[in-house]
Amino acid sequence: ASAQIGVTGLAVMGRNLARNFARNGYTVAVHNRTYARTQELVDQFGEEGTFVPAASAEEFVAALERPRCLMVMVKAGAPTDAVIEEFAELAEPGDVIIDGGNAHFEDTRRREAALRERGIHFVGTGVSGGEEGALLGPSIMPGGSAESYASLGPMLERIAARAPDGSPCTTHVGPDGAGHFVKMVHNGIEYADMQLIAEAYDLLRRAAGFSPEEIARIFRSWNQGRLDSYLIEITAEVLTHKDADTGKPFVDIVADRAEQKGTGRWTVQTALGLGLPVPGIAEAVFARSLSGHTELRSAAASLPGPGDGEARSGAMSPEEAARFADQVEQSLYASKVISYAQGWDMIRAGSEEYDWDIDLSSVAAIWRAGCIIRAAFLDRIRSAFAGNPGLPTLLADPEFARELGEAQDGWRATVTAAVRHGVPAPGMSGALAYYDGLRADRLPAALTQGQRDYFGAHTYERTDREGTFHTLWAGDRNEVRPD
Ligand code: NBP
Repeated sequence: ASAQIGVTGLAVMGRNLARNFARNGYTVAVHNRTYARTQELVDQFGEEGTFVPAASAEEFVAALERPRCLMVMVKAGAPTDAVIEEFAELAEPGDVIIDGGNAHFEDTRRREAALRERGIHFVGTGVSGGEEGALLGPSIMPGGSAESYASLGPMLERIAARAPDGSPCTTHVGPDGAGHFVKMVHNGIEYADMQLIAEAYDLLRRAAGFSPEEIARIFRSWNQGRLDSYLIEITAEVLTHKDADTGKPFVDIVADRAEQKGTGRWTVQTALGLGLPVPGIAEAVFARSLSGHTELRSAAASLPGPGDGEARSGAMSPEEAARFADQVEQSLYASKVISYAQGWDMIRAGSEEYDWDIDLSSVAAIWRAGCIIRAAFLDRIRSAFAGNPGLPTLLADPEFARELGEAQDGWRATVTAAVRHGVPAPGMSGALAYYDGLRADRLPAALTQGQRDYFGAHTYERTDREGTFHTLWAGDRNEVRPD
């Protein structure tokens, strides 16, 4: 036994993680159901480090130093269950089995509880950054016992991405499903951020008449400021790309139906269960869904919009268009702050619900590099929660609150323009509604309560007195106290 870590499942993710461990000086046992992949890894990348290829599960387990750290990187769902069970049979108490796939956190909780009974540590970990991140440094979000982190953590810290201040983008997120929960919310935020960027593009193109290349230039300039992020950077790249066959902008030849693998949907389903409003993430999931409903779209395609063609493009003078681009930047930034605030609300709610004790600032810290939502901005979220761990919402942070206030004129102008031009901006307008909803002195929820009491005797509370009340709507309309 000479390997400090083992990786089973050597498709793109597993192979690149194994190489990353090896390049960092670890001896890595490698295994795959189909041996050809194991052989291929050793043939192609053998010189990068020390690999111990294992032809069977028994050989794989025997190659690992104790306590064994064994990482499973196979297809999520039933294959993951099958592989975990296979290795749990061969493992011994104290060993650590890690699932680095995209598991639902409830599955991770179930698996962790079952393995804990057998004395085996189970670590469900989020890994973000795709193929390239896995090789060069991902953001890693491990859950599980503190004891498992003691043996595994130092290795993860070596292979993880580095934040600008040099610290590794991984931390012990919390017990059982905490790591996969946080990864799920990361993906939910990613959906929201991508939707907001898509809306900004759509508005700049259809309301202001900018070309994809001009929009790429605008995005590049935004990337120098507070919106500096990986997603903005790749958006500019995609917008400058030309299709080789037709010479047209790439963005114009791609079918406009956005797909999804399910983590955004999980986030929204979980938020509904927790009773938490995350409209930024929900609107993004629904916008992707709407784009894919071709039958609904073609049935509605001839519905009238505001004015006709000329109102949409070329209607703004260059000065107006430039001013509009600034307003869109403000709207994008403010809406992004709102979406991230909702993401952190969700992490807090999950942490309370499942007793995970997640450090909200450290989650921001490990997303500063390696993952898809990496951005300069995350360091500000980190310091907001580090300075005030009890911050009830990111919007209450004085810095973010000030920025939202400053952005609101541009934000409102952008949403107004979207409505006027008939360009859908559910993310930006929903974010603004959330902002206005939270800051409202009085909400029409009071009227909703009245209606509920009218038709269902659901009762209400009063602003001026303690207790539960009901009005006898069908009778003399006197107010009574049901209890
Ligand atoms: P895939 O999700 O495509 O899975 C392929 C691997 O699963 C192969 O090693 C395959 O073995 C193995 N496998 C299957 Br399928 N069924 C198996 C079974 N019953 N028993 C044993 N092995 C089985 O690989 P991936 O794209 O590298 O992703 C791995 C995990 O990482 C997934 O959970 C994914 O959701 C997650 N993830 C992926 C990304 C990404 O960017 N791709 C990012 C973050 C997380 P074989 O070679 O014998 O067929």
